[in-house]
Amino acid sequence: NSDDEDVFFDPEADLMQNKITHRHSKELNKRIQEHLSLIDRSGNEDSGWDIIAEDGEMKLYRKELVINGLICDPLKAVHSVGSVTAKEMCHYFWVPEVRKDWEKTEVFQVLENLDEFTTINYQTHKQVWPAAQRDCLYLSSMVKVDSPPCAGDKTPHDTWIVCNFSVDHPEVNSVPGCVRALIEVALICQTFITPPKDGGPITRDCLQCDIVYVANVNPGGWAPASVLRSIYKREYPKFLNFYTNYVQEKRKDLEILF
Ligand code: 16C
Repeated sequence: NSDDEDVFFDPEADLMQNKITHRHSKELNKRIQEHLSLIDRSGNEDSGWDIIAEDGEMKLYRKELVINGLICDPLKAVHSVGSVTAKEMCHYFWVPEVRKDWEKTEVFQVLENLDEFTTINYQTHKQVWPAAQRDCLYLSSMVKVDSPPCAGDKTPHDTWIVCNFSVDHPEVNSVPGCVRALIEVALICQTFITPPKDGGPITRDCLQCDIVYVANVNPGGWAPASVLRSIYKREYPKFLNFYTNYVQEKRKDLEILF
């Protein structure tokens, strides 16, 4: 439809460095704006988010939400890790080539490249007994944010986001028996730099990357509530710890990527 094909030209709202010019541009831009409002970490505890897991700097929050009998609890995690930049953190989350290094999906396919930093992906997740196996079909885009909303008293050096959300695609070859889960996920990262006191060069020791990760997943069909809630409470912290360690390891001897 012609609405989808509009090029996004609103200078007021144009926070993005990359020009957005594909059929899902408007929707992508809208979702990015919504996710960015979450950068402000204040009030996590008193705005309806319950903390359900904590491990060092990592905190996982949820809101309980049931839609048509399905558990759709929104999840939000905050984390902060040293030695890497926001761009590095988002890069490995977005690039298809390294997906198997950090995510245990069984099938992973890129169905379309909408632009240099936007793909449409299809993937299947491991089956969890006694529920049916799940797959998801989603757009994934990595964007630099030029004017992020202010969060606290620190000023970030830069802000990047990866935004994933379910879309349709005519060429999807779905794995038989899978139930389609609907996802809306964002990884928002900000680099903070503490320059050396002696005026020396910026090294990895000067870098801190603050992370906000949000996941709204609708399991798409029956799944036992208690199993689902105990699985996500275990799996999201595991993912955040594994993934952030992975990026730190990957970059430690490489040049800093801003
Ligand atoms: O964000 C992550 N990965 C991204 C790139 O692939 C992408 C994918 C997110 C997929 C999220 C889960 C897919 C649906 C699984 C539904 C399973 C139902 C099982 C029934 C069990 C009785 O954005 C990294 C994601 C890492 C975390 C994966 C944890 C998956 C556990 C299942 C969570 C279901 C939450 C349901 C909503 C309350």
